[in-house]
Amino acid sequence: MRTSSAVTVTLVRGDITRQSVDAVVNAANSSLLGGGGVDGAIHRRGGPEILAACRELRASKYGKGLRTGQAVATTAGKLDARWVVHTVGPVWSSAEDRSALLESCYREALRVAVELGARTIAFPAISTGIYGWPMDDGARIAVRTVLAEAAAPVEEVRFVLFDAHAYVEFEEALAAQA
Ligand code: AR6
Repeated sequence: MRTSSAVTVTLVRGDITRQSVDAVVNAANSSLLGGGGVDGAIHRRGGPEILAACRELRASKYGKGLRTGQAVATTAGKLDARWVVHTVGPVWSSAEDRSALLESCYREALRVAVELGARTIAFPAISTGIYGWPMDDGARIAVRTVLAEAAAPVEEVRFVLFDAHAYVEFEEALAAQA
């Protein structure tokens, strides 16, 4: 655990769809219409209301999709949360530094959560699955950005890590910030 001003950062090993928080962040893709990984799990457990809300966003403001690094909120459907904040991480590239886009995901998701009045927010390790980002670097970016950007009324930022490797990398990233 790490406290920065009024915000506590916690690490949990588990499934993000089982969390009881105000806002759950989804590692989505720009179509907003679902996929595998966290995205698939959120839509499966959250039910069709989330997809319906995403389709409405596609029909209104996001006709061309949500751009990488941006974030937008919908209902959380049947999840034990009030909102899902969808963000689109960058695909890892060894040829190009896309870190600013990954930082933007955490910053924009927090900004949307703050606007909604969320006090607790759960993040997955964005881009570190299907999008191939190395876990150690993804963890460093996540922890650094959240500690710098989290603001009231957010009180707790919870990173929900799916496996032991992710958990250890986030632990190390958090310790390095201490
Ligand atoms: N709870 C917490 N973490 C999870 C869960 C879960 N239920 N499931 C997977 N992870 P990914 P990305 C971890 O692939 O890399 C989708 O198809 C996983 O082990 O979900 O940003 C989207 O539609 C990994 O560490 O997201 C996009 O097309 C981390 O969550 C694309 O995948 C992120 O893995 C996005 O890829």
